Amino acid sequence: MFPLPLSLQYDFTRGSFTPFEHYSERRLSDLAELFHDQEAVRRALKRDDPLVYDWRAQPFQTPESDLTFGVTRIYPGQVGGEYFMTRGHFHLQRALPEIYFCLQGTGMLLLESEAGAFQAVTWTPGTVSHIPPHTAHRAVNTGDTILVFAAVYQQSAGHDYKTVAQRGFAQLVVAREGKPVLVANPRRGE
Ligand code: PAN
Ligand code: ZN
Repeated sequence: MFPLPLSLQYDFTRGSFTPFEHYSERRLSDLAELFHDQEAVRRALKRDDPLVYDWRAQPFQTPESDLTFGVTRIYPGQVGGEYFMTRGHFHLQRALPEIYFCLQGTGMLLLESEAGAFQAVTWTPGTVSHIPPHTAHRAVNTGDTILVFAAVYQQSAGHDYKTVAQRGFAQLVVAREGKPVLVANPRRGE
């Protein structure tokens, strides 16, 4: 028999599960350079350092596989009109895909290929999205409640955060009259 656990229990009210091997948090100060309006980031950080998102992960390790279940919770919030979002990454092993499953809240999934083909998918509870190989991915909370989504991926896929940190995504998700709109990322034009 493979090592336990073979199953875990998800709690729909809390948006969390047990048992889990990994837990991480990202605060605004950890993500500061991702947001377009750096002056707004500095002003916000003078007041406090809010939790932007946290996530849990449980790898199901066997001698031949490492399929992993994770759940991320993005808190509602904005900096300089830009919604709270995950850091976003390519997989180090570019050929490995992933499934994201929106459980709670409303948001957007940003996808971008290495060649710069960009797509944004609107999320409501129940939306399941495939992240194809060679595709950077970032989730954005566009609502005023917590956004919770599950992820299924191979642990060995790894994370390449550097590429996204350098160039961002082709479009930003910003609030205009209380609604999310996509605008071209000015950093790309620099
Ligand atoms: C997810 C993400 C998780 C946090 O498990 O790692 O949502 O987002 P960042 O890693 O971009 O900070 C995943 O996509 N794993 O591959
Ligand atoms: Zn991923």
